[in-house]
Amino acid sequence: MRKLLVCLMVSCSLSSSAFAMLLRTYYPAIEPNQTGYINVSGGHSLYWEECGNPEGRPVLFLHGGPGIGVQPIHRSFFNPQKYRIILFDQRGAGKSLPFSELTNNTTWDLVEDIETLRKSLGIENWVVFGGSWGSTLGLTYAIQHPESVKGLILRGIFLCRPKEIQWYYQEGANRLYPDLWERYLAPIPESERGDLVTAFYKRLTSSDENERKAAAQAWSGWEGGTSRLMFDPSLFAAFTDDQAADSIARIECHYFVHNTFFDSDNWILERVNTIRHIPCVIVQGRYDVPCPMVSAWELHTAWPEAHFEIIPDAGHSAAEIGILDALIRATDRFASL
Ligand code: STX
Repeated sequence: MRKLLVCLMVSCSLSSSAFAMLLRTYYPAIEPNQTGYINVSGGHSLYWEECGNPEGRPVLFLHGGPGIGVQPIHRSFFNPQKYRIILFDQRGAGKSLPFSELTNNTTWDLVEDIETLRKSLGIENWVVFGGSWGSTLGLTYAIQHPESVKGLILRGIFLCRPKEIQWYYQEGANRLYPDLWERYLAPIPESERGDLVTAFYKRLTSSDENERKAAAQAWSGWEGGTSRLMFDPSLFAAFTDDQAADSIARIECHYFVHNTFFDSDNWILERVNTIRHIPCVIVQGRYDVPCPMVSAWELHTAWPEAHFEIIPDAGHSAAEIGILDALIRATDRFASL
């Protein structure tokens, strides 16, 4: 009894940072063993990098957006002793060329690029890891090429359905962030606010540089400002950097005005039955504003075999401590698939 009381007292007095020490976090920063460019169809050239153990289990990191690009920190989701870690910038993003290009830039081009990259690296199959748009693309790729996917680790589920786009860019999320919403709306005149995605697309593809820049800042800042449970000035700054904002805003908006190049509104969920044999982990922050939990819940309902983990005190970002902990536990488990 005494022991129990002492235990209780100790655990109650642990500060949240002490609790954080019990959670898993990033592996140490690493440099790539190899980097390169691969020419793909339609005049695009994609930047890729390989890190970790060349003999390890291959894993592919898919970045978000589309249009956000990879960052060095993304290498650190994986044990470098156990994984052969592949990252690449999708068409128009990061260091890929031509930068921010929308021509020949569709979901189906990206799916083809992943296969091109896999074959060029001599990889038979890989674990696919992606959050947000990375989850959309990972699911779509797995549906098209199930034999290439050994496992899926998905976070902040985004099925790219019109209702999800509507929620975040037109009506819904604005109620939670009326302050940042004013900033998002600013470049669009009242008369065009009935269809904001179309109004943004017009400006993001304008030859007037100032108009394009203002729209990109507004669009991308909305995402950078609403992606964590607690506003993070450094994420906001990264997303409103002129260069980053341009590709994020233009490429996302281009995909969303084209319904992600899907020929039906529920393309992924209609096909999820075909990939239920693939080991899968779904990690979802309960207070994810860009990608509300209902989409993850629908995926979990359609795919009951997938391990589903709700993080009770997190938003959308992979860098939030509870989400990061669940992701690292998942990559550790999948290292021996
Ligand atoms: N796109 C959101 C997206 O794909 C609408 C995404 N991926 N990572 C992020 O968002 C954050 C870095 C903002 C968390």
